[in-house]
Amino acid sequence: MTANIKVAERKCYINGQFVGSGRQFAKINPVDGTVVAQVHEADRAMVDAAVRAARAALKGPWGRMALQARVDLLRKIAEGIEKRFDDFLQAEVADTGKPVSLASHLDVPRGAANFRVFADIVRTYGTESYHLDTPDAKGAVNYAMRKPLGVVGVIAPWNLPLLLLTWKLAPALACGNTIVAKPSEETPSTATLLAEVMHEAGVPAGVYNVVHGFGPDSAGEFITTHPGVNGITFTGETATGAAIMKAVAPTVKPVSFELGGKNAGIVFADCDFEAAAAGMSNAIFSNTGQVCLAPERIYVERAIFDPFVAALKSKAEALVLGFPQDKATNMGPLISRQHREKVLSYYELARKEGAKVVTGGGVPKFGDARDSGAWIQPTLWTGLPETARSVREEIFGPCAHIAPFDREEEAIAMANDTPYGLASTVWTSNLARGHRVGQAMEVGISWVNCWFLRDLRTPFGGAKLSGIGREGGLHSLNFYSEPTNICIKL
Ligand code: NAD
Ligand code: 6OD
Repeated sequence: MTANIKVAERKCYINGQFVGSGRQFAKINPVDGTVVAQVHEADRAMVDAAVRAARAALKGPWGRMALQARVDLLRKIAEGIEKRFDDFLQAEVADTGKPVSLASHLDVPRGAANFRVFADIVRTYGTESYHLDTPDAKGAVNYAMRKPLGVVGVIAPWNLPLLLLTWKLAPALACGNTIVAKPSEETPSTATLLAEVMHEAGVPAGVYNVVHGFGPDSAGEFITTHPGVNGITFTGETATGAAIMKAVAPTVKPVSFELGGKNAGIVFADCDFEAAAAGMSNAIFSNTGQVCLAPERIYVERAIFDPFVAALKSKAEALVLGFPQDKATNMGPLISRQHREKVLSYYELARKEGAKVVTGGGVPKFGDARDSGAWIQPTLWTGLPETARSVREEIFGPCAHIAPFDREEEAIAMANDTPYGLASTVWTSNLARGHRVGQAMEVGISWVNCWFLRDLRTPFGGAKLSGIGREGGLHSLNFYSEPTNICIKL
């Protein structure tokens, strides 16, 4: 059974009001191809109205609100998400097709946690001060004040919709900014529900605005080119990040970018074999491989290569591709038929490039409504050269290539031989090696004996083509605020 959700209407939310548009598009459930929502696409005038509302709100009660009152509001938003946990869960599941078991443990709880964490951190966010000492004992005292950036454009992807939107929204609000948010056209629902929660929590009109739509010549571009938007925070593909950089250039907006990856996993023969196989399988296939941090290149020390490939194969073949509400389900469909075309083109390419298909490689047949969805088989390959396009390019599906290595330095060199630099996961029982290899990875996040284990105070972001800047803890607060230095001559 699919989630019992009737076709929802997802309007934009501008200046505290839900606003319809003359232009709508259908959101398709990737589980079975049914329409789950009619989405109102914002035109340029609606985006402009959202930006004007957000600018006005900076000067209203929100702009004058004491920090403690803002902190209390952030906590109320977290509580509001928790009170409506099931609404968020069902909406996220209907948009993405992901298993309830995953969304109820990851997406929705993190939506609430993001607000709580930044409510805590902003309370103790200090500033610098310096006393300029001169030989004649006259000098100056300098201190910095932190002000909000202003209106922040938040542009989010579809893979972890609520988690990734609120990951940026919470610190931006904590710093006193106002928001024009654009969720992905594939996942309009939880951003819209959040507007109801904000309203109930007492967030003033204009502080949180949601505009639905696409990228080029649509809401995404209207936000990035708008002169009234003071900064852009974006998560998505590297190519989209490059387009946004061009779009913001004339108005010189600061950007924070979390972009794509082609992450490596390294497994040493001295690892805890069972833990490594389970951990790596989870990293490759969780959320149907649609996690920017997922490893699509696995390097395994030759002494355990064959048994490790066999272990990953049996874990892939044990995955239950089922309806989201079924408790046994642990893999959902891809986000859309369009994305499936892209992933299948890489399955085909890998074959042409000479891959040995260990398991999967195609589309499953169910004999029920799922045949109209966007399902794909979890897939593993061996035997490709490191130069193959399918080993070098981000696929963003439930698939990985597994290659052997003989020496630690060789594994490090192969892992780092990529234009991307988002994340890595290394498995070893040798503590010194764990530190050594973890530190040698040219990435923003290097996990040892774990994957996607998050402490939200830590720096998060990508090196090389995987991003610009870091968010997380104080890094987020630094991006979402503008320091003013005050120099007093003594
Ligand atoms: P995408 O880049 O296609 O779209 C992301 C968002 O940008 C969507 O809301 C989209 O409508 C908007 N957009 C597209 N073109 C735009 C333009 N020209 N101007 C303004 N907005 C535009 O990404 P996606 O397909 O939604 O997500 C998958 C990608 O995101 C993968 O590459 C993945 O690695 C990456 N990602 C990275 C992270 C990270 O933390 N580094 C996290 C999640 C996803
Ligand atoms: O956990 C996070 O804060 C985060 N930004 C995760 C990104 C996952 C990418 O798909």
